[in-house]
Amino acid sequence: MPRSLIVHENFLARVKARDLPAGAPPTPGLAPHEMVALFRSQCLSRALDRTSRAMQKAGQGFYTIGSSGHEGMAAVAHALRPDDMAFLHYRDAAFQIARAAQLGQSIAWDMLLSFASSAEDPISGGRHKVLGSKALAIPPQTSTIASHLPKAVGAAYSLGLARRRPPEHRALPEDALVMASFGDASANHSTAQGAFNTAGWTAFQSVPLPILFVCEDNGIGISTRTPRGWIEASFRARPGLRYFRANGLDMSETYAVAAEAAAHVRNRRRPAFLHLETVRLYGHAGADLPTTYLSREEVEAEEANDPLLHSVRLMADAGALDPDEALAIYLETQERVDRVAAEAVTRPRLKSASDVMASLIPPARTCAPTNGPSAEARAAAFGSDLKAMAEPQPMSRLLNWALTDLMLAHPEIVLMGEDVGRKGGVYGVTQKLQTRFGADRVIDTLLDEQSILGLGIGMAHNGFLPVPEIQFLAYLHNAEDQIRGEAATLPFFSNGQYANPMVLRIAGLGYQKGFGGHFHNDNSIAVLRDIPGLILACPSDGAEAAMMLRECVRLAREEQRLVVFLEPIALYPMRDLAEEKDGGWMRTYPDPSERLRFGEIGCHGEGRDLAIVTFGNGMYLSQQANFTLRENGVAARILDLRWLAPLPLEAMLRATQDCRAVLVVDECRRSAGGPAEALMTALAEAGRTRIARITAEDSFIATGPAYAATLPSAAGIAEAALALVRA
Ligand SMILES: Cc1ncc(C[n+]2csc(CCOP(=O)(O)OP(=O)(O)O)c2C)c(N)n1
Ligand SMILES: [Mg+2]
Repeated sequence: MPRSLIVHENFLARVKARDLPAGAPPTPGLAPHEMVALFRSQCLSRALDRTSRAMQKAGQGFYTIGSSGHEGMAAVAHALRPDDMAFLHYRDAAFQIARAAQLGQSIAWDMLLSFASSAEDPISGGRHKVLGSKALAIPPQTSTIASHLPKAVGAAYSLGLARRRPPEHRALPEDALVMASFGDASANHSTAQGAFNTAGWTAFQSVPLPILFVCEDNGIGISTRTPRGWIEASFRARPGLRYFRANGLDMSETYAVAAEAAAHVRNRRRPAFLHLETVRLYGHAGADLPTTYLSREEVEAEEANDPLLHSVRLMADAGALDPDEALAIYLETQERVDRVAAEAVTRPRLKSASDVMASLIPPARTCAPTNGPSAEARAAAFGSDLKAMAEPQPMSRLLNWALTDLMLAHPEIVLMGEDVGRKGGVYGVTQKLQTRFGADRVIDTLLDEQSILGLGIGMAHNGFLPVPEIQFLAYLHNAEDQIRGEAATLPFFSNGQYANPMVLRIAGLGYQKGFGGHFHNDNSIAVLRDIPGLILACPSDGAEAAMMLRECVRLAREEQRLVVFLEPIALYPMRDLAEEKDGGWMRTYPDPSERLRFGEIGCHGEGRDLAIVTFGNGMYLSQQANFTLRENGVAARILDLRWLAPLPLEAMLRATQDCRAVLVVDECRRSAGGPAEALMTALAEAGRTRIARITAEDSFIATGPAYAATLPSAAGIAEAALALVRA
């Protein structure tokens, strides 16, 4: 017999027999009608779990991870306000139901549509069985445990800043708090640990951080036991984090402690950790059989502690509800859910690829028009830099000015990263910005990439436009899931209702002569190229960098896009092109109104003998190679892709159509997902035959004199070009 049926029959038999589990008398706090309302939410959660299993059996439902044993979360919801943003553990159906009840809504229909993967599912549009509701301030969460905690910290941080500088698209009221829940095993994940540490680190400095962490401790993660006492031992005394503990089987105690914890968070604007002891009924998920790794006695001991049985006892003790009436509510809820489910499974589902893909790209939003900063504001911000604007400058300086103008124009832009503030960045790109805009818009974060990206994502949940920085491309990788799993997927499985607009600046690529090795010179962007919906931009000169950055900010701000702006480090300080002191790679600052449109490629020269298709450092090297080509009578044009994801393939094909040959120059590794692979494929598919590519070796980059030995060089490009043209 399945455990879900055993638990069900236990409930019926024990309530009938008045054989209720022992426990403390009700903790004062909940009125009798509130207890009954919470019990109704608990029953609905339980019924949905059972129905989801029946639906799966019938081939009408597709995922059954459940909430049974965790119904105490209804009381946590009741202790919060419905506009406190909640980033929920997957076992929190009862929380969502109780929150809906606070607003007088029943959410069974919506949740059953999600179970049925119906296209009418209001949260994911049929893409996932997931908790979530825009109206209930519950953003849906991915299946990656703990990955929602960094952004929950970010959203909590945003509340303080929004008080001082309310952004146009602010989503959370001033006195809201943020709640994030997770399991006991998940609490050990380095992503979770990073978030607790960041919350503590922030609160330790008396910076407001109203976040309530809720650890639902059922003592196990799938089959692996959490050492007894571990959660309390490791969270009881963390700096900056106040610890609360409650018996999650007892709705009255849970409510009382959660209310106390919430008051601490809300009133003192400080983080708290609510340790809620629960049980897990029915095993981990659908096909998991707990009896394969737990003894029958252990499983039965948990089942004997069914929180619904405790609720029946508590309500009887409080005189709120007679057990027979409780039983009637339980049965009638199950019957109603089955009825509603029978209807939900008839609703239309997603069918085609385009149905599924419709929400990969979030919808545009309306933004208040801006005329840009006034002359006075610019004069005040730029100071003596204004004079220097008439002169050609290297890229790092032009980017700094572009950021300044963008921050003047859009007060919701916030920069965050390691050393971006006081130091102004490793390469000076963010110099003076903290002085110009204050420490709360140019945030020196702690050293944790997941927290930096989480801060950005969370702040965007409250209307800010984050421009986080990752110091070097190689250091994106330990936080990559925040972009790949979190930011990029959210519009997809929230049907476009939630998005993560941001412009993530990353210093990267190779060719630094005097500095670093394979970490500071990382030429692999494969990891950014295969993320659906992500825009990857890479400028090659300073003026274009400024104009592209403006377009990236527009894409994030108005179209809610997730944009990565990859800045070629070696070109930051580049001044000369052909020879020393020629100043051939410096540019003057383009007027703030000038932008380069997304997908528009650049073209240098008009030659027809050869088109060189490249980007970033390749653009610089190809122009150097072009001197040799000209000496050899070859008329080339050099195309700058600028946008590396999605690649502007159509534009590339059009721009090379009248050329006799095409050489792709790609500074990424030859067989590791560099743009050359897609470009060569597109050229071949278009029937072009005179094509060749030059790429980096499949190697890491060395430091010292061999720093460029594995990368394309100007001489190598010239040689390959001549060979191709003369072939
Ligand atoms: C990063 C990551 N690793 C592994 C998994 C697979 N997984 C899903 S739930 C889970 C156990 C979580 O246990 P716990 O946090 O205690 O939550 P519970 O299911 O007990 O409520 C694991 C290992 C995952 N979803 N994400
Ligand atoms: Mg657990």
